This record gives sequence, C-alpha cells and structure tokens, in this order.
Amino acid sequence: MRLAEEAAPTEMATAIAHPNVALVKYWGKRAGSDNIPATPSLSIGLGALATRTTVRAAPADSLRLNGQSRQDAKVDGLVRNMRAAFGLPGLAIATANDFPTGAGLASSASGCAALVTAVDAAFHLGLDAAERSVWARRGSASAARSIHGGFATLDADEADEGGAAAALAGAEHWPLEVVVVIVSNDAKAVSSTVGMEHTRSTSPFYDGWLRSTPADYDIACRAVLARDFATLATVAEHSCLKMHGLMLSTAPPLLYWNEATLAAIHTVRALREAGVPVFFTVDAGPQVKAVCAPGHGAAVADQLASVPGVRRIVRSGLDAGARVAPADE
Ligand code: 2P0
Repeated sequence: MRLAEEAAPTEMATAIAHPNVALVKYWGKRAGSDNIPATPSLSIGLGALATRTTVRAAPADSLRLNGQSRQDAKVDGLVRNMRAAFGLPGLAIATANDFPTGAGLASSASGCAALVTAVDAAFHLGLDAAERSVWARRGSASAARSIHGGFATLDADEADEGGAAAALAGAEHWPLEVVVVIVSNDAKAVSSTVGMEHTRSTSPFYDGWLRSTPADYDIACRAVLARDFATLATVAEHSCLKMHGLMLSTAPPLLYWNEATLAAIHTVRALREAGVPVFFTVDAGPQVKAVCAPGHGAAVADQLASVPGVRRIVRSGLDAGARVAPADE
C-alpha cells in the first residue's frame, strides 16, 4: 500500500523562464481582443535573470512569491482560464524571481511563461511551444515572447493563427550582450495594463504609434537576421523613445524614468558616439538595458557602473526560452 502510494505519479513540476526586453515595443491592445497587442513587437530574452516556478496539485489555490503569500490578478485569471480548458485541480504555486518584481524588468513575462510551462508539465497537457505561448499571452502579452529563447516576435497580424509569439532566431544566431542597469528597486506606480489603456483612451499620438510601428518591426527583424547592429540600434532606440513619448502624452502622463535613467541613456549615447557598438532601451519602469554587440558587455558595464544613481548592474547573455527544470535545480 505504502509502495503503491509512493509510485503514484506526482502532479508537480518546476519550470524556469526569463524576462524579455522588447527592441520594438508593444504598448496597446487590440480592441475587444483576447489580450492581443495592437502592434507587432520583437524582443530578446535575458538569460541572467530568471523566474523559477513550482506548481503542484492542492486542495485549494495558493500563490507564494519569493516566499510570501500573495494575490495576483494575472495569475488568478490565467489559472481560471486554464482550469476551464483543462479541468485542473487546485494549484499550489510557488514562484521566485532573482531580480526586482514589477519594476520594469518584465517579471510578468517570465512569471506567466514559467507558470504555463510548469502547469503543462505537471498535468501532462502536451502543449507545444505555440500553445504555451498563447496561454502565456492571455496572462500577459509580453509573456508570449518569453516562451522562446533568443529573438522572439509577437506579430498582431498573425493573431488569426492564434496569437502565439514565434522564434525569429536563437541566441546562437547573434550572441548580443545586455547590461541591465538597475536604478530603482521600487515596484512601479502604474501597471503596464492600466498605463496602456490610459494611453489608448487619452493620447493624441496613439494613432501615429499604431501606424508607424509595423515599419519599425520590419526593419528590426531584417536587421536581426542580417546581424546589422547599426540599423538595429537606430530602430530600437527610436521605438523606445517613441513609446516613452506616447506615455508622456497620456493624461495623466506616464513618466517611468528617474534621474539615473536619463544619466544612463546619455552615457550609452556618448559611448556609441565614441564608436562602441551599444544602444539603450527602457521599458515601463526606470531601468535601462544597454544592448551590446558580442564582446562589448564588460566595457559598457564598467562605464555604466559609475553613473550616479545606479544601484546594481547585471550582465546577461540571451536566453534559452522557458523550460522544465529538475525540482532541485
Ligand atoms: C514590451 N512592455 O513590449 C512592452 C514595452 C512594457 C514596455 O509588454 O497588459 O506586462 O499583461 O499584456 O505584457 C509590458 O506589458 O502587459 C510590456 P499586459 P505586459 O515588452
């Protein structure tokens, strides 16, 4: 009897996923859609930052984040929808981020990608990467991209095929280095979901954003495939500053930067002027990510470490996508 109990399959799994940083940004959802972005986006995954999530069958749902009990609307919604589709039991979810949560480092992307990957493995759902990407997108649109490693795209025009992200190229295609410049550990005051809705409903520039982003996306995808750093740098900084311009034009305005954000941006611009292949990008938070051509991460990190207000520097390569991990990894 005891032996039989020990041999019973355990409905439990652990998965790891990484946050991603968009080089062509997503900001705004398609009206009335199932969390499908209004514009296409392109991202790289950050291998040095990780979310690790363990899921097990339990009498009731519970969520622990970094050891603390927690409520999270995105997780609740994702669990509710997956339960309706797959008849899941109660879920005990334990998740941990090795980087600040909710502070513009895409913790919702890595979190939803890890959760879907762990649920798939724990309950033997047999989902392929595209199906996991669709489920992750329903939790948080940027999470669709964190299913894939390296360079990932989420193209709104392909939503009719289910709205999954796609792998544009693996990390080995072009091993860019990223210097993550952490200038605040605070959670942001306005979530991306709320900020996007304010932007759509109040910014006079929103139509221009919708009209102009597909061209940025096409240029950036071609630049990645051709490993054309200069073109990628130009279009990625343009997409980033255009998104922040859009945020500034929203009522009330969304201003995610602090003084150190701006100082780090100026440092990156000065480095590129001096011939260093590096460009900056900033998401819905104050942190700056400096994207470097292979071999240039160390020098760029050295320069950025001395910028006033910088709290921590993390160097990263590109990631390997969301995956199941041994429980003790
Ligand atoms: C991106 N961001 O493309 C953009 C750039 C932030 C700035 O996707 O409402 O957490 O869950 O779909 O995915 C952040 O938004 O928002 C984001 P929801 P999400 O990475």
